[in-house]
Amino acid sequence: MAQAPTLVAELEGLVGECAARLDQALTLEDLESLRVEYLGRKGRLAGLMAQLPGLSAEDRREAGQAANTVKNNLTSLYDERLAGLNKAARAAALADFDPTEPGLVPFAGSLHPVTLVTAEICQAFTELGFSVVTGPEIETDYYNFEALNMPPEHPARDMQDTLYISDAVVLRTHTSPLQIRTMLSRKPPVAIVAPGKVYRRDSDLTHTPMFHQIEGLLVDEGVSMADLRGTLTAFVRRIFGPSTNVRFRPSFFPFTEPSAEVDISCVICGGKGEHDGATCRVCKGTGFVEILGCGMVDPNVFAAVDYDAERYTGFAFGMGVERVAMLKYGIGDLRMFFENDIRFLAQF
Ligand code: 2NM
Repeated sequence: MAQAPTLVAELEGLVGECAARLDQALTLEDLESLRVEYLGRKGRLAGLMAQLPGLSAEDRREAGQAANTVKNNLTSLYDERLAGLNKAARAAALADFDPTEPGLVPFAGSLHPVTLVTAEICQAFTELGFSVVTGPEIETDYYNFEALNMPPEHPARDMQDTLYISDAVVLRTHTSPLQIRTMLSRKPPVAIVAPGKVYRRDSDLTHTPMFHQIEGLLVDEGVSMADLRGTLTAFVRRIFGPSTNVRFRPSFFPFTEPSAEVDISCVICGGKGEHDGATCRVCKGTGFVEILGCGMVDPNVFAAVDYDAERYTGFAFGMGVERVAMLKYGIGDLRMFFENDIRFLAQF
């Protein structure tokens, strides 16, 4: 039969022995195998406690109490060592941490070149005294065509170009409806630019069914084509640099008379027509590239918004934002704007 004093001595011996072993444990793995060895279900403590049932009732009580105390002592020795090892691990990690190292830079995204160029164009005009107006992309036939001197059967309404929602409702084909809405709600003087998405039934290498336009309008007493030329010259020099020149070519738009197309001296070859010893690929050797359309507002448009065409004159202009961005950044392919390749978009 087992004897209580021997068992108690053996139990108490575990504490000193385990304490010495714990001091040697340098890793969490060492520590875990000691826990299993001493406190585990088949460990040393459990092995000794298995002898308890063989003792007399009195001895069993004494040895049982000793076993409990030993179990508590072993557990707190283990907890202490665990805390010590964790603390040492944190200290080691902090010793390797250099707070003067730059942090990881999170991916931040960037503005789309169309967004950037739209903002830049609007800013150039707000600095000249224009305000920015926006409005619906779905328009009525009246605002998109009729009020702009394009009566029914006008060739510019051709089904080839316009995306119809219904007979009288269209996706706007230009932002000119915003000029009409502005003139209907304000009296002259008016100086606005209207940026936004426009839609046309057209899709090939150089046309997309949706693109971005900025149109402008200035109406007051005594506004002349010289004001138009001065305003647009100041604008293109802001966007393309101070040595940029402009040239006006006669053109036609239903809503302006006279009308003109504006070329700027080629941004690639500087107007020389050649670049790196070859014919310039951007202006095809002409030294000029087309940038916008413009003209003096047709009196029929003023009549539609109830402006007195005897008292007021005005100029208007319109340009494609993608086209301006292509010229400004030397982008050769319109489709780049719509493919959303981050490697392209992040360059601006
Ligand atoms: C262009 C070219 C020429 C234009 C005219 C008007 C309005 F409403 F005043 F009549 N808005 N926009 C205009 C004139 C637009 O884009 C190439």
